[in-house]
Amino acid sequence: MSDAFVRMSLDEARDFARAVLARHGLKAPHVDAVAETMVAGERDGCASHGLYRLLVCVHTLKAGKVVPDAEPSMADAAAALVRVDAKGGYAQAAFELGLPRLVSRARRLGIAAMAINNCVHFSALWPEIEAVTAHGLVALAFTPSHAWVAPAGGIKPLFGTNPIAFGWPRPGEHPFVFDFATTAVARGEIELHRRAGKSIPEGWGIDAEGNATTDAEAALAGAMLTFGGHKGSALSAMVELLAGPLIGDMTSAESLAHDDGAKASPFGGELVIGIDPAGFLGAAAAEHMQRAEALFDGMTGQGARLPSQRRFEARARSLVEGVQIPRALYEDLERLLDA
Ligand code: NDP
Ligand code: PYC
Repeated sequence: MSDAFVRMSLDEARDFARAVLARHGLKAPHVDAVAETMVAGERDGCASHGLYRLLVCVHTLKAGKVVPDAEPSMADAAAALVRVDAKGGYAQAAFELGLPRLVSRARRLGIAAMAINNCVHFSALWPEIEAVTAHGLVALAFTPSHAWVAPAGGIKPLFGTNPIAFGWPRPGEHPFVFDFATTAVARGEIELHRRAGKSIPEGWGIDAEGNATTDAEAALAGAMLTFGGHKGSALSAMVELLAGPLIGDMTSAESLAHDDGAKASPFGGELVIGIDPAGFLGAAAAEHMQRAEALFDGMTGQGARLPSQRRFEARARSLVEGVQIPRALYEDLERLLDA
């Protein structure tokens, strides 16, 4: 390993993350839940949502933009609809509270949805998707963020980076999971380019005047771009609607207004949907789930890789070797223990 990186076991990474979060006032059970999400990101080779997020969380805590000891509460909205009020805390504990009810309702009714309201959201969605597919359910998740992204045809930030995540349980295999921002890349990736002093490819963002830019700082100050032009733009609008007004929560523009210049993590809602394959198919579900395997074989058989394949490979490696993070990041994080 070069001097440019610091290697940590997953246990060391977890203890480190917990210590930083607790040092800055986050309370149980949030400390464990939030640390676990970041360690999972680092473990799976998702640096933009790994330990780097400690910097973001500490900033959010210091800005008073997250309730450090929030106690989420749960209510039924209708037979298939579960609502969890995160009470201004991080989304993780609210998700953990609501998951069992989401699963039991999906099993009973064939499909169920969970709205998490009033949460601070800094994380990737695949940990939640995997938690749902682990129960044999097909999963979808959406959340808006802050208004950083111009709609196709415009140049002013309106949408968030608005991830869409999907999971499909597979017999004896990791689930099929994709989880991506509706922008060319997550904002965290551009922030990492800025930290490293690297330029960004064209197509990720525009400057404040609407000109194409390869300067990370200029794109962060201007507007990010959706992937696939009008298609990503429409999907981004869909995320705003599904995980904003539909569940009585904030759009990305409202989240940014609520932020009031603090530059904290987005605040608002998340929508998680679980579908039981047995809902339509009863006892025949297993046979049809097996048939779906031909689709995955068809993809990999011609040399394509499945989304999340890289991530699961990184996970297998990290479980043995631990993780390595840039020394400069490690030193910035270490300073948080004294700050
Ligand atoms: P990426 O572009 O890195 O990856 C998106 C998905 O595409 C992953 O499932 C990835 O699998 C898959 N993928 C990438 N390359 C290929 C390929 N060549 N063939 C097949 N599949 C591929 O993600 P983003 O930068 O868009 O987003 C990163 C994270 O940021 C997400 O987890 C997202 O949830 C999070 N995010 C969170 C937000 C929030 O508000 N909370 C806002 C925006 C983003 P693999 O991982 O295996 O490479
Ligand atoms: O990387 O775009 C992002 C992001 C927003 C909120 C959490 N991650």
